[in-house]
Amino acid sequence: MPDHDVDPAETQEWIEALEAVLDHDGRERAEALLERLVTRARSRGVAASLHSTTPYHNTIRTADGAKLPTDQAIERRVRSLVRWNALATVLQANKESSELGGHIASFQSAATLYEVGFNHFWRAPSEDHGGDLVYIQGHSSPGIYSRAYLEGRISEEELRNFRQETGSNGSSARGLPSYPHPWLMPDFWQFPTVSMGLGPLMGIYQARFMKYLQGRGMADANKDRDVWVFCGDGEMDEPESMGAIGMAGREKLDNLNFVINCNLQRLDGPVRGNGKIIQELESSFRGAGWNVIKVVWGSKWDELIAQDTEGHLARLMDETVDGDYQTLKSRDGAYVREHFFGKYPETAAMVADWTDDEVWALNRGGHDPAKVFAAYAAAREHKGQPTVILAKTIKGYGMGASGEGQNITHQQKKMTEEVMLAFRDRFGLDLTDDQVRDAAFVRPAEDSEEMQFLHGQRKKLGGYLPARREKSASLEVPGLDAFKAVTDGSGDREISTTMVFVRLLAALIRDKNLKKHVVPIVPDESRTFGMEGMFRQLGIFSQVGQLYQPEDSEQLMFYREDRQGQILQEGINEPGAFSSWIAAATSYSNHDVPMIPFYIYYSMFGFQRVGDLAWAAGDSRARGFLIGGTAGRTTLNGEGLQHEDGHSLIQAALIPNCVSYDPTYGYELAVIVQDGLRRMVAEQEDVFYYLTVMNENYAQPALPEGSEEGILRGMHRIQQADDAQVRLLGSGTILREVLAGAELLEQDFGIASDVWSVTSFTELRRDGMAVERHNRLHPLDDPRTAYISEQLPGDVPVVAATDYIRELPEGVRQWIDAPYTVLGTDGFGRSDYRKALRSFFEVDRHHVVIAALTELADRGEIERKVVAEAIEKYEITTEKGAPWAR
Ligand SMILES: Cc1ncc(C[n+]2csc(CCOP(=O)(O)OP(=O)(O)O)c2C)c(N)n1
Ligand SMILES: [Mg+2]
Repeated sequence: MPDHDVDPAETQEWIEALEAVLDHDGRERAEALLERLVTRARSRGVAASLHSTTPYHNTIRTADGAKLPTDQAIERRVRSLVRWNALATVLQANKESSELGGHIASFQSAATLYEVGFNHFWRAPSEDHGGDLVYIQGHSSPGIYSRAYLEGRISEEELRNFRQETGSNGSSARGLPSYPHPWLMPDFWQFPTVSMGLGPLMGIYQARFMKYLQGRGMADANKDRDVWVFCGDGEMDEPESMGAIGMAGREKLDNLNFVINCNLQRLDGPVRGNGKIIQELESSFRGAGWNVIKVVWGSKWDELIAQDTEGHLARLMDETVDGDYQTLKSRDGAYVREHFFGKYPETAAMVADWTDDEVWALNRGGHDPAKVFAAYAAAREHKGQPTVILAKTIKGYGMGASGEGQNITHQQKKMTEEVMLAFRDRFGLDLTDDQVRDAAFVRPAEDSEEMQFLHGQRKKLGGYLPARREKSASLEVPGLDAFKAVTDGSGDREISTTMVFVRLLAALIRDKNLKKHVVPIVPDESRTFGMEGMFRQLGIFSQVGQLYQPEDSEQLMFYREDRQGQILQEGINEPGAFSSWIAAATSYSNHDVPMIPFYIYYSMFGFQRVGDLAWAAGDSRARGFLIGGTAGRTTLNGEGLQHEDGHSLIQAALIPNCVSYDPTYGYELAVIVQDGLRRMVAEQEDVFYYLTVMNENYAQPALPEGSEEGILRGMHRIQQADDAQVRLLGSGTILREVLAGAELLEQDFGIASDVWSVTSFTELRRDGMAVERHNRLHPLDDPRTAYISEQLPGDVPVVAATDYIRELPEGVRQWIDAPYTVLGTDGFGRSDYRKALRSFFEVDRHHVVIAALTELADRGEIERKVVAEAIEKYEITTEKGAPWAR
């Protein structure tokens, strides 16, 4: 836009016309008129680049905002107590050494943002309301503990145990986790947020999941429940933080509010020293369809802003970059006068008769309860869009010379006595010098005004937060006979375990107790897994139904979107789909409605892609099924290096409450799924399942009688010889190579073998570890025996082969009291026929034979030349590099 105005009189007329509309008809009318003007202008090719940001001002003008209904003085006293105990928690934890760590500056910058929410907005679950869901910024935890302490929900001793969670300090009180962890504090924390970016992503999908439950009539109480997500401005740089804001806008998630604490700093220094984070975020969120509320300036600025009819102050505010805003607040009033107001004579004049202290007291919006209240009230009222509140604050607020607005503030865990005394005075805390020096915890008497206020406000909102529901209703789970079609086997029909899985899912959807609770989730991969039949049957969830005629509408299995759809189709978006799965898998806790999510995806794009979310799922005590489709390095054969997974089971094993299996047969899958349902849905154990399914077709045998226990514990014998010289173990599709190897050993070399299907090396290892630990710590008891040792007694050599890297079967070596050779698919995958790949990775039948013969030769049971003959007979390449080096 040209600076030079060619016709100021005409400009003035337009402005006066606008002012007149505003004065007589109000803001809405003015907005409607401007909208029309812009549309007309754009249709004529002008105004294509209208700003996506508004001036650096509060979105809600003082006169328009909702007013705080309570006495600000009491509220400030309560807030100061929360501030103090938060500070004291970290100071006490770091008194002797700074080994334990903790954060002061972040909560001090966010205290008002949280306190206004706790005092006026966030409803706890009660008879009248399902409760709001608040995703709290992880490293603000000291402030949340501090409030819970005042509420009487956390004891002084517990506060003293901040970051001492193992109980080894002799205290009988529980330790308080450094950050929000439902695993460690299951009745308190709901959402693990401290891995930056996961909170915003999970919060968005939570809000969408609530719409889903509502759409399906599963949780009517979800009406009027809101999700509030707190993030740092630095955190917004994580791709996960903003990665789904477009979805939130598109889905019109008006039950979602983000509060971004724009303290302009991250850990090392400024977030956008050379720019303005609030403006940048405003533009991105508005573009994504959000309602944006900026809370930039506090009430103390109102007078100056009202005087600024010429726009000099507004221009100065717009021009100043965040790096300078930070520096200004790390100094004093005189500095602000000189370096901010002093830039132009007009702005300098505005504060000419103000004292330096008055200039210094000009506050930022995020520290002003009145401004924050107005913003939250507007956010809650807003319909049809999600809302983001961009609140400007000061990092380390109140820390003075020990960190306020300083680059070092994030990690500051100590404060000088002088600064602590100043903190007391600044926040009007009624503490003796000794209490300050000791960083003593303080809690006024129950009948004090402060405590009455604190409890009274929470009572109005239905109780205390955060609080987590640990159990919901149990559902009745069908027995294995519900899956009879699978456990009877497929006869001569050759089908894959993926197809078996789809049959199991179909059976669950027919089950009267479970059908409503099943949530199939797909990331644009249904056809890959043969699940497209479910589109028609179950429908794909859409808040608007289907506004178009699907191309395939004449077909039986057309693409059906529906307001009550049961499938969550997340598009090519594994982090989003996983976040949906977490929302469903924790629905028992957050919504008191147990759901049974099945998320099916390419196994390679699972843990490897969204590993940190999977870890958060474990922490969240998620219950549900993850199905790694087209699994196995050589079984998914044509897709090459980036698709062929040979390690997801190792990644699954890293998560303590993730139970994983690599079944070969449909009946194994049926037994595992049924037992998973029993554990998670009927008995409400906090575990989740990862199952690999494959796309190789073969005849599926019937469930051998009595094999259930072995299947679940990790191994069962499927073939037994009279006098076996070797024992062969196999998993997944490679078990079939192992069986073929057993046949060759017999046929070509007259060697008998037993064969086991190992459904889970991970479960076998976990059992072994528990047994080993027990024996080590109970030297006088009768030693226990690991399940795998029971299955493989005595000194008979063992060979194991899987479609995964060697590390997986290696995990059980210590419990096998015989020679043990492990074959696996270490290395980058590549494309070829399955047969060629299995030969290349040395996991096929021939390599099973060679491995078994080698073990027997090592023991002198056969001659070495027999091994050489076998290598020659099977035409095995020996001079090329190992598969992992090629
Ligand atoms: C994924 C991830 N990376 C790094 C960290 C370490 N970390 C914790 S807080 C923080 C800075 C946070 O800055 P900001 O989001 O602006 O929050 P503030 O403390 O300023 O409110 C960092 C880097 C983390 N917790 N998670
Ligand atoms: Mg920050």
